[in-house]
Amino acid sequence: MTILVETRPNYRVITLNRPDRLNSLNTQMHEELMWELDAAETDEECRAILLTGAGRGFCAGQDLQDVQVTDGEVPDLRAVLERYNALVRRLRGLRMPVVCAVNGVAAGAGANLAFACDIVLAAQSANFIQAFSRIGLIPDCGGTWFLPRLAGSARARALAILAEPLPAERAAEWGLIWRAVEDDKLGEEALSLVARLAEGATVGYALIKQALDASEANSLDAQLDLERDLQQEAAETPDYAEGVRAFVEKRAPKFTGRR
Ligand code: T3D
Repeated sequence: MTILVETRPNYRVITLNRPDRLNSLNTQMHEELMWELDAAETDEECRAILLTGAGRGFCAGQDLQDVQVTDGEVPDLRAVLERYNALVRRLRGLRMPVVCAVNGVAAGAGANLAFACDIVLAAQSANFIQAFSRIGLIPDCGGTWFLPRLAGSARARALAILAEPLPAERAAEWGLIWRAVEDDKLGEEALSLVARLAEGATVGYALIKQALDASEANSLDAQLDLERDLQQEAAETPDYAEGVRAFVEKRAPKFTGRR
């Protein structure tokens, strides 16, 4: 199996599992990862996901030993890229929060897969590398969209063109990730975060994801209208009533995550 899954009562831990190749993605891994994300989405009990990697790396992007480069033949990467695009769309569109625990190097599409997740923690020793230009490519897997939005244009350009390793702490300072944590605390912190999210107002989280993604292309006017409509949806969930009741009664809310 290229993907390991641990199913906890209300969340899943999905681990990229090709450690000898720094969890780089081949066709089988793409298929298995997509299958697991679909399975989590359709499991009503599942309310959060933790994505991480086995071994010393998080993900080194495309498995370069799996690509065919033949002299005199024009390569066609479009089918490969469609698989990455489908993964990014799936992660962004999931009806639950996805925490990413970057346990080691995240290179190429591996870095951008992490940026597609909702909350990214990284081990202090981890690096993010837009490795693409080292092999004559451009950042894909959403890289040219995420980088300028997260880090600003100047940093995005330098990261993409220079392909230098960006240490986790600097990635956090620059706003590319949520937090860098001590290496030996990463697992514990990531599990505690995903467990907390799995008890939260799941529908509200999904609507937050939707609103923030839409804001990237919306005017303030359009975004205000969207907020009005999504807030109405949130207010129609039992979790809104429970949240207000719990506040008034000065107790912790017990959210169901249901509509
Ligand atoms: O088809 C297409 O190309 C289109 C799709 C594009 C999407 C992309 O993601 S393009 C970018 C692809 N990724 C890269 O270019 C990164 C390649 N890897 C590296 O530059 C380095 O491995 C790292 C900087 C990530 C880590 O360096 P280091 O020194 O810590 O480890 P290492 O020794 O290079 O790697 C350890 C092993 O993993 C090694 O195998 P070995 O020699 O022990 O048998 C290495 O070959 C393997 N490995 C690492 N990355 C990949 C890989 N094997 C296949 N594909 C990889 N991407």
